[in-house]
Order: sequence, then C-alpha cells, then structure tokens
Amino acid sequence: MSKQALQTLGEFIIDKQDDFKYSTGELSRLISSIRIATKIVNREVNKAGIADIIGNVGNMNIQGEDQQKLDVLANDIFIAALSQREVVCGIASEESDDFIEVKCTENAHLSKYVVLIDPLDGSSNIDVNVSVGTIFSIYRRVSDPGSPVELRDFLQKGVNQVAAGYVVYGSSTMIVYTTGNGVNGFTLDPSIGTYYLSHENIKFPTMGKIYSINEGNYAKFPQGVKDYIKYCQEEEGDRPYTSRYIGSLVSDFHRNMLKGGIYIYPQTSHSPNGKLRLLYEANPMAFLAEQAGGKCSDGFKRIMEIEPTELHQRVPFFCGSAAMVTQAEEFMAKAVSKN
Ligand code: P6P
Repeated sequence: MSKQALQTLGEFIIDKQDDFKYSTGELSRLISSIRIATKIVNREVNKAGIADIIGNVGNMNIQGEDQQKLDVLANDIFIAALSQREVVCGIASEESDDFIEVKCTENAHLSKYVVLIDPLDGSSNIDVNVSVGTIFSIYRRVSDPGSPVELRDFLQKGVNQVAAGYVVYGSSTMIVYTTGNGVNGFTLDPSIGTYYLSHENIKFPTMGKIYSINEGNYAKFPQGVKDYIKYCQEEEGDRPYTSRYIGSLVSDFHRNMLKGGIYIYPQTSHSPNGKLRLLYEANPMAFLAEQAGGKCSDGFKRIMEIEPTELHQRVPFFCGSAAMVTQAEEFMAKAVSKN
C-alpha cells in the first residue's frame, strides 16, 4: 500500500479549522501569516553567517540588551506579515517598548485577535551559530471591536490564550504550535519552502532525566533550587540526571518535550523575578507544555494563572515533564517552610 503523503501545515490548518470555536477562518489566516514570516526569518537566520548582518546595531531594546541586527530584522518581518493581512488589531513584541496598534489597512481594527511575540529568542547565540527561536502567543481582544486596542487586550492571563507556538531555527527549522487541541510539530523542507507534519500530537514524557538550568548562577539561586539540583546530581535510583543547557529557551524546551526533562530559570538574588518574560515567553511555552501533558509554574503556582500587570514583566519559570516540575516545586516548598 502506498505511504500516505505527509500533510503540509497549510492542509493541517484547513483540516483543523472546525476545531476553533466560532471559526471564521481568521485564526487560520493568522497562523498562516506567522508561517510566512517564519520562512523569511529562516532565510535570514540561515544566511546570517555570510550576509554580514550579524553583530550589534548599537541600539538597546527595552530589556537593556544589545539588539542584534537579526533581532531587529525578525521583528520587522513579523510585524509586516501580521499587519498587512488584517488578521490582528494589535501586536506586542519583546523588541518594542509599547504595543503596536495595527492601522495600516482599512479593517485591521475589526480583527478580534492580538499577538504577543518574541521574534528572535536566544539571539545572543546567533554569532556562534547556535539555534535560536521565535515564540508567539495569541489572544482574543477584550476591548470593543473597532475601538482602539488597549493595554488590557495584552495583559491577559495565560489561560485565555487562543493559540501559542514556537519556531526553532536549528539543524532543521520547525514550527510547533497549539490551538488548545494538542501540540503538533511541522518541519520545513527549505528546498520548496513547505512545512510538513513531522511530530503529530506531541506528548511530554511524564518523567525525564534531563535538567536544564544555568548553573553559573548557582550561588544566587533560592535554596529550593539548590536542593533540587543536588537531588538531580545524587547517585541514587535513576540519578544522576543529565544536565543540558543550550542557552536558547526554545531549543532546551523542544528537546525536553521530546525526550523528557525540566527547564528552570528561577528567581535569583540579582533578578527577583527571574529573566523570562511572562507574556511572550512563559505563557506560550506553558500553554504548549500543558497541552502536551507537561507542567509549568513559577516554582509555586501555575504560570497561566498569573494576572499580568506589565507588558514586559518577568517571572520565575519551571517547565517540563509533570513529575519533574512537581518534584522541583516540592523542594521549593520545603525550603520556604524551613525559613
Ligand atoms: P542565561 C535568551 O536570552 C533567553 O531568554 C532564553 O532563550 C535562554 O534560555 C535564557 O535567556 C538564557 O539566559 O542567563 O542563562 O544566558
């Protein structure tokens, strides 16, 4: 019997159209717009080494980090792709201090969705050819359709997300996303610019043997994290675990989701809220993790229940195989109870 042809992302989006409540095709078009942008960013990331577009442009973004040229370019590509198709009424980006109201087309303000995006996460890895990623999160606007977009359209709890996903520009380029009905991964065939369904209904292994954390910050970690790391390193049962840390959230998350593991970016004595941003890093990754049967918290409570107060607020982040996150939370709780 002939092998069934691999489904393309375009075919998948159409097939799953009816999964979206009150589907009008707008969310499908929104995801297709993101798909187009990822192909353009992929082309630019792949030629970064030779096109002399790496290195800093010299200006800083709101995070106080040097903006890499690709950061700026990726941001522009996603904003252009999303703004010109009347699929969103507002965009918030790691690279932009304030949210952007989309007004460049006549009916953009009638769109019911807003997108929050980290256009090129892990960009400090660009110069050393380590994989980077894009992370996106999609909500329905809460302000009145047709009225100007408001900050409250973006400051929504993660549980309100309509869709979320990431792109990993790695040894192959993949887009992994959810609309609340499981997690599916698509791999790009760059020779024809088509994404094919390669990882259907991805599930986080309940338990794993990989822990991902920047142990260079060990001295600044809360006691509960120090205790959990020591537990992972002990010779007992199926430990010691393996430490794997790429320094690119999307890559560490992706590996852990396929193989089982936990990624932790905790609060430290220098960064009381950790480093990752709630709205366009933690929440979308948490949505994906939970849809794949994993777990995601700030060490104590579910990430997606956190009430946002600022566009670029940071949050401690414990995410991965459910049993491992629960174990880490137990170490956090025990350390607090001892204080
Ligand atoms: P550190 C990249 O800047 C990022 O936001 C994540 O992609 C990555 O996991 C983390 O920061 C790395 O941070 O402090 O360990 O270099």
